[in-house]
Amino acid sequence: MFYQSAPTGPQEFAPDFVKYFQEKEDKFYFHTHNGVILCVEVYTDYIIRFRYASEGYFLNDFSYAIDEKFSKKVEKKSCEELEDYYLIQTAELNVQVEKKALRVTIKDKEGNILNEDEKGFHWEELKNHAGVLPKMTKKAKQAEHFYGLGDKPTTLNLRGRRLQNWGTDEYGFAKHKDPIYKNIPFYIGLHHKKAYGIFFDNSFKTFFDFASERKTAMSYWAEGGEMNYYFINGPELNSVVERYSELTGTPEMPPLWALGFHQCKWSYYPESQVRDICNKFREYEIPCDAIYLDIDYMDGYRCFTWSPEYFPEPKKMVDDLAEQGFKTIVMIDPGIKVDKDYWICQEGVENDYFCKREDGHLMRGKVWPGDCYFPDYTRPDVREWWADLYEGLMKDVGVAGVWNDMNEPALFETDTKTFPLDVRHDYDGNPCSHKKAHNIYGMQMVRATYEGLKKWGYPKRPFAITRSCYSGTQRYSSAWTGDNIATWEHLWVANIQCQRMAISGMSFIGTDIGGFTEHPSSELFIRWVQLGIFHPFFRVHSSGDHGDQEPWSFGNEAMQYVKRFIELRYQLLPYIYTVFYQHAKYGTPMLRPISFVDQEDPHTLYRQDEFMLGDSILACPVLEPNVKERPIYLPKGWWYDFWTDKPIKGGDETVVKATLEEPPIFMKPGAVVPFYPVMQYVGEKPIEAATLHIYYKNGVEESLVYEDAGDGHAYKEGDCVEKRFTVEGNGDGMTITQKKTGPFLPEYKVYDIVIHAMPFTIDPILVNGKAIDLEDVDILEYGRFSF
Ligand code: MIG
Repeated sequence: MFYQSAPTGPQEFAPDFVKYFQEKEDKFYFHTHNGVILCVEVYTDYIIRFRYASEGYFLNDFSYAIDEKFSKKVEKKSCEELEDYYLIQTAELNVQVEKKALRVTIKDKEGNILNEDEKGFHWEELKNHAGVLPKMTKKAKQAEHFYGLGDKPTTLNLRGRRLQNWGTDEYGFAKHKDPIYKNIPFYIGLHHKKAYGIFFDNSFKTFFDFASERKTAMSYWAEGGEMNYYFINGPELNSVVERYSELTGTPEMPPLWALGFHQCKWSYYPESQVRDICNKFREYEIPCDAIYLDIDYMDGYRCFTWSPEYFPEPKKMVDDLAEQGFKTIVMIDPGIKVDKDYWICQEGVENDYFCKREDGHLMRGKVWPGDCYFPDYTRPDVREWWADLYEGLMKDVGVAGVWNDMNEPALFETDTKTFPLDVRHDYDGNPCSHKKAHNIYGMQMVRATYEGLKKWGYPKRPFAITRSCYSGTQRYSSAWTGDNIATWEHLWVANIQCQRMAISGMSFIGTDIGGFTEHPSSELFIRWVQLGIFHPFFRVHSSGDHGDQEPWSFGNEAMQYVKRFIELRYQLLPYIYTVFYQHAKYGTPMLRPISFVDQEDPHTLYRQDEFMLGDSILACPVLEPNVKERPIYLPKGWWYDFWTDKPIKGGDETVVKATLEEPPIFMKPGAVVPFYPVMQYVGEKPIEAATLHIYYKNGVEESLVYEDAGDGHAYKEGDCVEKRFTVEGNGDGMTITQKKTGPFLPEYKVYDIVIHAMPFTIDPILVNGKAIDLEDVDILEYGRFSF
């Protein structure tokens, strides 16, 4: 045998050669002569975990990302020793671990290489503190494409970029700025038409180099902790995300109203202004479900207090707004004002709930209230305390949701904008410094918030929003993309960020519509709303120090456009709710780049403007002023123009109409898309009929419609309904069938059915086998008709 010790640079070290192999407690261990251990753990036939101990021991195995509900499901698992490598087999994968340098190659059952170590695992010693800098270098295949990584405001396809995760408050961030708020160390690789995912579950500052330094290699590394990653097989892009979501979790169903329109500003105050804004929505008949109070509702920025001057009677106001159909959502920040007369500060100090510096002093930092202390949300008892602080807001006042801001955590007046790195955290019994806890701090804050909202808002469903995230945050919260700018470039960024978040496991995402800083033109505002109606979280927000940003702030003509598209959002609610359900149940991303529709078509791999919301609707925003048409690439096959029902063939770039009246929206043949009537808010009035928009297809297509009470928890006990529609057309006839599972009965009893793009004359129409009178059927232009 030829042994080679392999330090790869003056300070870099690497595993040398396998000395022995062990199978223990369900895991495979490979020990090298120079003391490195690789632990391979088969989680499922398609998820395999790789963990490396450079110094011969593993740290305590703990992760905030992995869903408690996840359980291993392995159909087949074996490991055998061959001459140069060990071969681990599952039902889907073959994993080779080379004896030399522990290099890993992962293949599918047909022998295609999916992922392959180049240098493989190696590390640097961190001289100034214990621990190592663990690194992984893999081969970047020719024409390999990379996606994922959270909120990066850069091209969707990440090949050629080096990026990092270190949550940062980036007010008015520029395109390409990195890092910004979120930390999602998960990416997807795609080559030779097959996709896989890598989730590097390490909460230190992490780096990803996607063939930027060297064309043939991709690397990831962290400023501490372990090389600990999961390989997730696809081979479909969609299934990579679904399987990643199996591991890191999905949200519960949100209240239906949370998918409606939200109006926000920094800040609406005093109370009279809040009421005024809400009244205007009702007066202009622009649907809206939620109104926001930013930091100025508090008394001196003290969390869980109300300004006696601006909001003397919060319960009365919140109740009155609720009467009008408005849900009130309030801001809560992590910084607790240092003030010995403030009960939360007292409780925190007395019970030792706040973060401390390494030598035992309380961590003190400036944010809005001035000097603040910061709860250590990485302690279960602190999270419980925090959750219980919501009793007053939720139970007594009747607030419906909470947004958690500044939880990167963000600080003023420091160069690093965050805590000093020596700050200590409990990390659920794994004490550590801020280096390790920084990227999960915001996640643990919103987790505690979510628990509080769930407990004190019960039986209503909780609704939280967070600015900072780590992988897994989707279990607790929705998110917004932070302080963007009112520019056309940022509309492009908004579109990319939401798609990227969705394919990174966090679908419940939206942007500050219109832009947070600066003021949009009316045209930009309209275009942004036209994009926003397709984002799961649909909210206008602005910094408020420039012109107003309400739907009526841009003149009557602009308001009519905005109103019309918000109305379309409300019509689409049952569809979007169904898409959310598919996300919650299967982890399917709600927003999908078109590479997810056809990954075998190389044209889709660089496209980033066009995207799908769910299975049936494809949208493409208009990202420039004065545009009446724009180029678009539709995936291969046929599509229908939403506005005209004209069929259009995909597979080529084409120029389509893109006016302010009719921006590009396309429907999939065979789709059954449910619409509700326009409502001013969810639950405004009984729904008498839902409309099913059915798109003719030559062939067979299935669609799902999911419904439940839209709030409360009964759906978890089965009080819901799945309606599976099959559309089958054959050139001179079409059959539509509905199969229902589940007992839930929506309040309406009637469907209005609109059939689009029928290519044949309609005669007869059979309903449950019986012909109906054609006199009752409206034949419309463009070959559509309804009855
Ligand atoms: O330093 O609460 O991203 O949405 O309006 C700014 C005031 C603090 C930043 C958030 C923004 C919010 C603002 N906050």
